[in-house]
Amino acid sequence: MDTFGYTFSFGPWNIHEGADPFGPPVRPTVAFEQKLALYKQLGFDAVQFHDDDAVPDLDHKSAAQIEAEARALKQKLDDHGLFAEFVAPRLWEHPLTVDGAYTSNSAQARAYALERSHKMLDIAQALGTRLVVLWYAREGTYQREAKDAVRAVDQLVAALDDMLEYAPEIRIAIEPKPNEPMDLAYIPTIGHAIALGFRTRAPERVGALVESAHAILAGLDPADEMAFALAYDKLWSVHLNDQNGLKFDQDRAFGSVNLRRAFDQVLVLDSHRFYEKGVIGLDVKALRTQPAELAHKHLANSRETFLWLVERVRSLDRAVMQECIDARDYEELDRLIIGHLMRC
Ligand code: XUL
Ligand code: MN
Repeated sequence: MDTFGYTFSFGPWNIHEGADPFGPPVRPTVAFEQKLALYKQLGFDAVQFHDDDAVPDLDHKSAAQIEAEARALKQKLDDHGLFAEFVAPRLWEHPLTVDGAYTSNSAQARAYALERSHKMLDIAQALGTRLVVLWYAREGTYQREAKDAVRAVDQLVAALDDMLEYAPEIRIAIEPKPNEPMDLAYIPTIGHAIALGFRTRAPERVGALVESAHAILAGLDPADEMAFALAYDKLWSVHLNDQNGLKFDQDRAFGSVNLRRAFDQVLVLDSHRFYEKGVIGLDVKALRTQPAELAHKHLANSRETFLWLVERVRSLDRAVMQECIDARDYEELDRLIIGHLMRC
């Protein structure tokens, strides 16, 4: 299948055991080595990592140990013909970060967050990627009065500055999300992410990652969020997926809930040559009810849907589309897009 110049990635967490807050795992754990072997088979060239996907249990390892393990992993990636797209610090599981990491009221927790971020940056460099992603999982509150939200922004800027200074080659993409696990997050949209970058010591090294489901949870259109970031030349990665309404973050297969909304994302990405700028990341999860032996199909299917939609974008009759726009005939524009998606 023609990939139209696109490269695809996913993270090891996208093949998972199916546990949810109300029930235990329903599928056996797939070993990391087995997951790695699946990448090429499913049509993927790049791996997204949390720091501890790359170096498990890194809180209890020395810098030298971490570097040695990350270098060994880089060799493994090379052997599979894969590369690391980015590394992200998993800052939301440690008991110290229960009230947040960079924005915790506890100085000890904030110090841990920075120390852990340095380890994450070391891993990124050993894996040969210059991109790191920050999803600010617990940087927010359940109760507004619990933290000072102005101070929180200052703390996020200070943490970014610290990372930018520690690793001068690295670029940081902020992945906003409006809620979950927190009730309300401090950096809920791409506008917030980009604004934060402009307050740092190196704004040219701070960009954004748009996740479709996160934009939908913020009540926004993912294609417009991508467009905003593209307009600032800040769209450095994407997490394509889908989401059925305003509930928990579902990470549904791309296009599986709202095909037209998926088409609009591909339209903006392809029209603005994203294939020259970044990798198409798919942050999708298999449904809890999917049997174990089939619990990787969501990845190949999301990729295929993306490529089908690229074909639909490129075969769209732009002249007819322009005629509709010029005539202000929006009903005809609707019909054109729906008919084109349905190949009518
Ligand atoms: C959380 C989420 C994360 C980030 C990486 O909703 O999307 O997996 O993509 O930390
Ligand atoms: Mn994501």
